[in-house]
Amino acid sequence: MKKWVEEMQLLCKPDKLEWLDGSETEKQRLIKEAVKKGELVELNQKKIPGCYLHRSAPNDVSRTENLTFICTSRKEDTTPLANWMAPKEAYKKLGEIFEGAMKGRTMYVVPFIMGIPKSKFSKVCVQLTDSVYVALNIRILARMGKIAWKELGKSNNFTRGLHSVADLNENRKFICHFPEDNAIWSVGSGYGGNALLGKKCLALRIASHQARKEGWMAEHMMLIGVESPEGKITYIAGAFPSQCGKTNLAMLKPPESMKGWRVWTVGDDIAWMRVGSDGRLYAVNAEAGFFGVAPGTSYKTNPNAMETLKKNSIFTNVLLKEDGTVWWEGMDGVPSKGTDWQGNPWTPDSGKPGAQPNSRFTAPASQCPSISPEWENPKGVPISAILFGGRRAKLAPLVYEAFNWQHGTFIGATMASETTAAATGQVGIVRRDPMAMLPFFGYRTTNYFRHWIEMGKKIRTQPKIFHVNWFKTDGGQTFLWPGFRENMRVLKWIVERCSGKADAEKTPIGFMPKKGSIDLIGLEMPDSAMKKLLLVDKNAWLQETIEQEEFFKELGSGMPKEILEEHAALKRRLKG
Ligand code: GTP
Ligand code: SPV
Ligand code: MN
Repeated sequence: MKKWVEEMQLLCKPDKLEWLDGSETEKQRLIKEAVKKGELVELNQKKIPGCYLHRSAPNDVSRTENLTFICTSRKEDTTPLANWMAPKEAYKKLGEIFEGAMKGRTMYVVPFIMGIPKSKFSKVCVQLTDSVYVALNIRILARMGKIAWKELGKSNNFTRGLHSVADLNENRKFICHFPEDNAIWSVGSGYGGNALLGKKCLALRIASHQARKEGWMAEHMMLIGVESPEGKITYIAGAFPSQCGKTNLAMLKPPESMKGWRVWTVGDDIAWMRVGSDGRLYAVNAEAGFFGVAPGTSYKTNPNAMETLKKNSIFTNVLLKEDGTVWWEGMDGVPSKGTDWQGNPWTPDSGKPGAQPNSRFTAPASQCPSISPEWENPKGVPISAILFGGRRAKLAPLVYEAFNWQHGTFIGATMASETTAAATGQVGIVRRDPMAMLPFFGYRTTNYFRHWIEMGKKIRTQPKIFHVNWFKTDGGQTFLWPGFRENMRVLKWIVERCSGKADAEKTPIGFMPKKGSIDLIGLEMPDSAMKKLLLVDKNAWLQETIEQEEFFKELGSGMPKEILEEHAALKRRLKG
């Protein structure tokens, strides 16, 4: 450990080295430093105590998938959907950028745990970073400080993370993963998924590689417990791509008309799952906080998130109001003026958004009013259903259920979604995003599908698998489904499918709700809209199967025969 830190110190040449212990005094000191440097702006401590604002560089606001690399010695071990670089080349290239990159700065040694301490679901990471903003975010999103040294003990088994914002130069920005060395090097970005190395880099890319070797799963999934009026809790995991509704579903507050139903939050972004001794699939939240999308979050859409971020939170790239609180598009009430995310004066007539479309809040999970009493259970929670979903204006109905695990794996493997502001690039383009893992595969995708099939064989009580789509439109801009809290109606059908209570009918794509089996009491929902939401357009689906074939070609060799079988079976059912 010490030797590695010394080596990295020699490379990056910081003026100072600081080992963080995670204490409250240390936090206060770091905040002070950050405010002094201008990395954080102190917000109104009376109204939102412990809250700060960070404005990033204007070109450093989302994940840069084009600059993200998996560095395996053999190219074929990396998915053809990601960028690959040989480890030797990557160490050399990034080494040159890291060389002296921390001159005049402090290198913070940030030890933390992903997963649940003292459990099989625990991984220690030590991230070296020259960003105090990054260190303070990790402190919220992971269990940080002394606890990590305790967990590590004498072991040398930890992820080595090296991070520097360096000069934020686009041409010198790289996020490189070395699964074979359990290491991550990231340089040139301070943005969440690029810089908070425990999150996507470790808990998904590196962990998915380890999970395959060790027989478990690391997934881009939210986790909830859905409580029925009888008090029974059904745990559900859900994989939706970035900015497609995981945090909102994880904190859902059911509509008034659905008395007795309740959703408990376990996690909102990353789930680690293992088969328990009883043959069920158990999941934990790999994180300790939420790095949530700000725009669209309001008391109307997500009251639990609004309550969570009232204190001890860091806001990134949102609008600063005159009273020292914050605002973003979609939040209740529009301020008459403020300072926009780039620090410029703003009014509603400015013609520009006040908050960046991928602006975020970082808040401790423990502050969430709906946090599940089980969220830190070292065993995890037993999963009864897995949801896949995305943004699809067309084609995908509101909900359908897979016939079995293998079919469900095929549904996940072929899911698609429109791109969002969470990643740099054009927004609104439909792309395949298997299991919402497209930007996060730590290894070859065809092997990942095989791993899903193999895991299915190990799970005696397999979760049911569903596909949902809250984003179908009427052909224009309007969503057919009201979404947010009303999604509870779909969750209820799913829970009741798990208990054998809800009715379904067989269609070529899977089981679908029988007319009247989705609870619409208290919701104004024209029959015609419901019909559109649950439509299976056979011709459009046949076209879809052709596009799936194209996608399979992109994935290269090694596609499991089970997936190809499911593809052929879908085509047969659609033609029959
Ligand atoms: P990441 O943190 O990027 O992984 O995103 P996420 O999957 O957690 O998505 P999140 O819940 O933050 O939602 C992203 C955006 O979609 C926000 O602007 C939400 O307001 C909006 N959204 C979430 N759920 C729904 C829904 O049911 N219907 C509609 N129309 N919009 C939704
Ligand atoms: C996502 O993009 O899926 C996020 C935010 O959850 S980030 O941490 O940037 O990955
Ligand atoms: Mn995410």
